[in-house]
Amino acid sequence: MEKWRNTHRLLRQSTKSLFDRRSHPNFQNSIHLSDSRFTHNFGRTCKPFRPYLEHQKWNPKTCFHPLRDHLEYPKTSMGACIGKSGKIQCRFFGSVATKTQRHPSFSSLNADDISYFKEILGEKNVIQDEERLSTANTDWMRKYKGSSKLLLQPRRADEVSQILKYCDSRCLAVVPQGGNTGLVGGSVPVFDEVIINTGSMNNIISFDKVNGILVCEAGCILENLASFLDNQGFIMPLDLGAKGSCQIGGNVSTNAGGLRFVRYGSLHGNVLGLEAVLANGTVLDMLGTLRKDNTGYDLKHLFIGSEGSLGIVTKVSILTPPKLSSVNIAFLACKDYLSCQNLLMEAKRKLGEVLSAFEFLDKESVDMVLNHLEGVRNPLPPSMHNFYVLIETTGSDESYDKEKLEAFLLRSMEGGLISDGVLAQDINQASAFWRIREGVAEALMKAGAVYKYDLSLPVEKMYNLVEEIRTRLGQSAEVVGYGHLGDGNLHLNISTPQYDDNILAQIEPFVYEWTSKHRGSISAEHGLGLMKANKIHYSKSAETVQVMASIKKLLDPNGILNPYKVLPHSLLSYN
Ligand code: FAD
Ligand code: 2HG
Ligand code: ZN
Repeated sequence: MEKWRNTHRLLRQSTKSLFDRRSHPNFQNSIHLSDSRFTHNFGRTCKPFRPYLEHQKWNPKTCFHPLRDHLEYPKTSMGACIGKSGKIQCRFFGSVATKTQRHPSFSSLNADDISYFKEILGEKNVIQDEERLSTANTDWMRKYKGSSKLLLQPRRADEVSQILKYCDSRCLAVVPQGGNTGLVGGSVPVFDEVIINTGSMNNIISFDKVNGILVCEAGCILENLASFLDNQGFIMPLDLGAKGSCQIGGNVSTNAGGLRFVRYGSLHGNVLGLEAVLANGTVLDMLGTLRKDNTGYDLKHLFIGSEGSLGIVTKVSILTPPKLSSVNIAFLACKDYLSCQNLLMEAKRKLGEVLSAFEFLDKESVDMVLNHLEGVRNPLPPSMHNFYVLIETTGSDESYDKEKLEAFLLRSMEGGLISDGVLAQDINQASAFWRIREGVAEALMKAGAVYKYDLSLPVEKMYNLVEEIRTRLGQSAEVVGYGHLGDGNLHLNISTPQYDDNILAQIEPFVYEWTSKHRGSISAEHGLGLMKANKIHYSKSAETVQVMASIKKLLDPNGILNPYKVLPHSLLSYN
């Protein structure tokens, strides 16, 4: 408590109410834990270490991430229909604006196929159980649903190789699946594609403590890797709300951004190497562990962010930063968006090397969490705060880092950029602040139907879009804007009681056109998946997309890998 009092005194000297919130019941509840614990280890991934070498079977039901406990089915009008020919199916995903036909060149599973898979994987890794298939066929949002009849669980790259070689020869389409937390419908089948889940490939292969290089299999759960590294005095360079379920192979395949991007950058920089299996079964060993290697084309980058459309990632080598001892987190209120923007500019300048997260939420996002998640409280007293910012600093000098942050907050308060705020004093408070930010996606799920847009935009324009959409939709929807402000990444979410094509028509193509007009990206970090496969032209030139299609053709001539995803359907016709 001593540190809290110091902070309180220091800031009170020149401010009216900033951080003077100890008496507020919401905040009082979240204080407590010894300072030593707070300053020593303040990570968010502090679950006890789980044995990583143990052969874990993938079982979505036993995934330990709390998100899984909160799943509910929003009302959706998902459905399938048989086309006029009786042979070609088309599938409508309720208000996903996607009308897709099953490609006639793909075969359907037969008894010989099942026998072959059982031969190479063993009976128990060839899943036909309806309940397990139902889970694997449905995405995290319950918005996309396939009808696969088969889930395969390979344990090694050579098994993946045999599966793909066989599927390619039979023209059986497949969908690679990791933790199935993707938000663009990329991880589930569209029709009857065979699901290849990587969860059983979950061994850590090596950790080089001198250079901080972790080599592991693709099915390792992000949070397990973080726990392992924590014991070694290192951290993962990426962190995201789905860490308890998502797998490193899925993270690499989506080039996930997340909450530490502002500090450690993209996986294109942190992934040193990987192993991937091509559609024809060829295993590409690119599992280098070098920082520098300019021998020819750096092909691993093709697999980072290609969402399972070019190959299945089976191993990853990743550069991990050392764990630093002092972490500080502030939850702040700003009166308007311009203040958030100016606060970001100041934070980059003044907090420089210690800044490790800069996240923003509008009032509507915070209300969404408070209204739909149990046990979450706003640490700031209820008042008319329109925006909130979560700032995290991570450094190696406890007193210096704290002083630096406090001085920054004080100046920002005096300059009017911050209207109120609290500094976490222990790990419980830190987790409570992060819970608000990380809980938005989950709260939106609980609220009903959700239209999700993940946009890169110039920071100064970003919030105009949220306001314009709000005006367009009026009372018919709840519009929330939040995201990784430090990276120029807006998460625009539109929540309605149920999916409604009239609402969708007011959002799209408006959102994509607006983004394109401002030279933004329609996918900052989630990928294109099924949702945006036909929208890529809003962010990429025709020539660029054509080269992508040629690469796809070269590596997957029969188009069996994650069909209907990533690239426009019109460019991917197969014989
Ligand atoms: P899946 O969902 O299983 O698959 C995602 C895509 O990758 C699919 O196209 C799939 O075919 C492909 N794929 C998976 N594994 C492999 C493999 N081994 N080889 C080849 N292809 C593969 N994303 C962010 O970027 N930043 C965030 O902050 C963030 N926060 C999230 C918070 C919540 C609550 C949720 C639910 C999701 C969040 N996401 C975020 C999205 C998602 O978690 C990430 O995209 C994550 O990287 C997906 O990993 P996964 O293992 O679940 O992959
Ligand atoms: C996050 O940053 C995720 O919380 C999810 O990327 C974003 O729900 C979303 O739109
Ligand atoms: Zn995000």
